Amino acid sequence: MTTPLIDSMLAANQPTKSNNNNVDASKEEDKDVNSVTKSIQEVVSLVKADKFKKRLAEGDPEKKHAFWDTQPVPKLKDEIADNECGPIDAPKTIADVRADPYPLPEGFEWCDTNVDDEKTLMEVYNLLSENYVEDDDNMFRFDYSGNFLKWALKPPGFLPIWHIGVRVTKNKKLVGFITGVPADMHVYNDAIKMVEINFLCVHKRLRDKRLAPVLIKEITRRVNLQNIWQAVYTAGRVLPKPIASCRYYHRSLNPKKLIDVGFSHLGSRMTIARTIKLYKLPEEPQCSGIRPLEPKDVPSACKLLNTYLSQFSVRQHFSNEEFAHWFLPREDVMNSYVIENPTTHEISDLISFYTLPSTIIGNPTYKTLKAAYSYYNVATSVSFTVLMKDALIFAKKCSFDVFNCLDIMHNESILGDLKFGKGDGNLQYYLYNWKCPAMVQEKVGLVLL
Ligand code: MYA
Repeated sequence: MTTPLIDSMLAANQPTKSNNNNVDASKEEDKDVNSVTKSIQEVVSLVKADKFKKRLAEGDPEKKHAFWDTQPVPKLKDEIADNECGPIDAPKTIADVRADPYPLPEGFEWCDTNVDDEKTLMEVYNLLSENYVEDDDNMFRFDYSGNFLKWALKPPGFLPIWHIGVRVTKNKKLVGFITGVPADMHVYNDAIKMVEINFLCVHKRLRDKRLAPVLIKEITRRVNLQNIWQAVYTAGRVLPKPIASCRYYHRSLNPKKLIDVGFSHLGSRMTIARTIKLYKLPEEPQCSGIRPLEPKDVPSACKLLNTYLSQFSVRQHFSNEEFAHWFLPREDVMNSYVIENPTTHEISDLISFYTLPSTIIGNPTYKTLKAAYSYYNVATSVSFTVLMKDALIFAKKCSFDVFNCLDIMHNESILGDLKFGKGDGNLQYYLYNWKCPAMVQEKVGLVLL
């Protein structure tokens, strides 16, 4: 959403008719147009920077962080200039890395969690489904499926030692978890081998006992032992210091259920019948030739995606092998569709979304909210809005209740037309041991699961 000020300035920025008989005048006009464009861009970025600061303000810059203040991350109040990009810690070698695991409090022990072992996978599933991320009102909790976890944790180059568990020594109950997977990242002009950290979880009964810092230090040690010194992660909380602050948007697909379970509310002067009509979608996708991604499409679709992503300030670079892993359709995990150019057989468009249900906490009628999360989407042969409408149609056909996306990449441009509503939570992006200027959310070209 832009402010009225920007709306009126943008309206002033319509292309002006040039006068071919008066070259100098047209040059002058160009100059004027350029300076108006420039000042609009300045205002837009100032407003966005302001929005970013407001979101950051949710984190108190004066707050002491007993753990994070000891880590190579910028302080909340640090402003980093373009020419300051780089590691925060002095360079180290593997020889500098502690050889032994960090000690856990008495009564707990480290374990590797092999997600190919069905029993261990169920233990991880149970820990997360009962203790992982909830919304602010504790109404919904992520319910990552076993197949999703296997997919998320085993991309090309994964290391089982980066799937770290903590058990109670006495009864071997799994009570803590953290994971890392490798990724080739680009941050502004730097290409950096990193890990993506995810699924940090401590059992509800063991909260606030400083177990999380030990899990983070242990995974850092194990990653450093592979000569990797940077990481990327996201969190709902404001910690020192986000590189971007993004917002979730939601598109109702099954409005009645969403209202029944308290996920959304009936608008003023709306009835259920009118709401259902408002969100109705065509039965079938509208883009001609759109179909599920197949193995033969991988090189072309991967190239399309990497080219598209190169415009963003933080992004992952995918090899063909990684692309195949992350994007080929998997039932109840990943949906991807492409449009193939009939003449060149190159892939011109890509849509993808992953399946992440949430448990509806304490609802007697409904147990699960089936949510599709927008992954990566590229439109070149049709408009982005038309393409994303097909994503909604596919999601509806697969019985999802809601389609979620972040306001990153070009997503903001489709939210209004496709009837997305603004969510109430932010998602912050972080880098570990890498400083760079913060960026507006449209410059984020990365989706973490
Ligand atoms: S984000 C998802 C996080 N998980 C959840 O939200 C699930 C539900 N919550 C829990 O399980 C617990 O509340 C957790 C904290 C485990 C989150 N990221 O042990 P404590 C800091 C980073 O007493 P607990 C995801 O998975 C907190 O500020 N730090 O607290 C990405 C405080 O530090 P300080 C967090 O509530 C994870 C300290 O922990 C987070 O029992 C990326 C308190 O510890 C958080 N989400 O447990 C991890 N929440 O005093 C970083 C709290 O300083 C990776 N804290 O403020 C860094 C890179 C590592 C690899 C580097 C390789 C080079």
